[in-house]
Amino acid sequence: MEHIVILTGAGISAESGINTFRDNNGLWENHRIEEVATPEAFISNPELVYHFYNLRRQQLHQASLKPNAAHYALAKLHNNWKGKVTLITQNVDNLHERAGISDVIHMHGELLSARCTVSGRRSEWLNDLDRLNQCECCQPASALRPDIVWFGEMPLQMELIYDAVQSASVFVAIGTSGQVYPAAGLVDIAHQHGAETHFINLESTDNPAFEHQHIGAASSTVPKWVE
Ligand code: BJW
Repeated sequence: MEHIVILTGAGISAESGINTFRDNNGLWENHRIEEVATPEAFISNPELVYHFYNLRRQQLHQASLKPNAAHYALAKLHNNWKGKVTLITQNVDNLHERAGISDVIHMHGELLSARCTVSGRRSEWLNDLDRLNQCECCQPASALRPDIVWFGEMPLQMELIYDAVQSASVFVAIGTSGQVYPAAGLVDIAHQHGAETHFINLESTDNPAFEHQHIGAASSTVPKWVE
């Protein structure tokens, strides 16, 4: 049975209107992503970190924000392919789900989820989050944090991800710069285990583990690749 493993990054959601991390100088309100997406930033300046994620959560609720042709093409592949398809995303948006995929692996967490800082229990989070929001799982109640994997923290579901990548017949990375590990190293594992490897991006890569490159905007290259 052919097993297609797909890894998506910020580039797949760019044409839906969500900024990528490392284009536009990689700055958010003059802060580098490494300044706001770390446990240290959350300890030293929680207001800034809550504000950053509240703005991004609000963006997800904007009516104009919709999945694009690339999300829909992957959903069609996922739901119609006779073999197995595993979709791993580094993105914290919900555009794959909104395009019709229910079992997305969110290795860097999700914007619409909060996590208890003590027990780790997750809860759905649709509104703004700040210091005043307390969990319902601890006694006394503890603070909630964004359910996001920050630098230095272990990405989620790594065992499942490594199993999938090792058994892949085809591995494709879409719209990701390959600068953040361990996601960036998954292609090496797939390649070593004999998968056919593809890279879909606006710009080419010099990573030799990718055998095939498809250069162009995801909304046109992904539907073409899926066909
Ligand atoms: C298009 C397009 C269009 C545009 N069509 N394409 C040295 C010091 C300190 C730490 C490290 C170190 N060396 C390595 C580390 C580890 C660190 C790391 O990799 N750092 C690097 C920066 C050096 N990694 C970690 O800390 C991770 N944890 C970890 O390693 O734990 C230990 C471990 C040990 C053993 C096994 C497993 C683990 C955690 C990483 C957490 C990443 N978190 C973030 C932020 C949180 C999410 C959020 O706030 O939203 O996740 S960082 C940010 O980068 C975000 C993304 O998911 C991630 C990847 O970015 P992505 O998706 O690739 O986006 P961009 O912007 O980089 O690229 C966009 C691409 O799209 C470009 O290529 C464009 O060309 C393309 N594009 N438009 C097609 N229309």
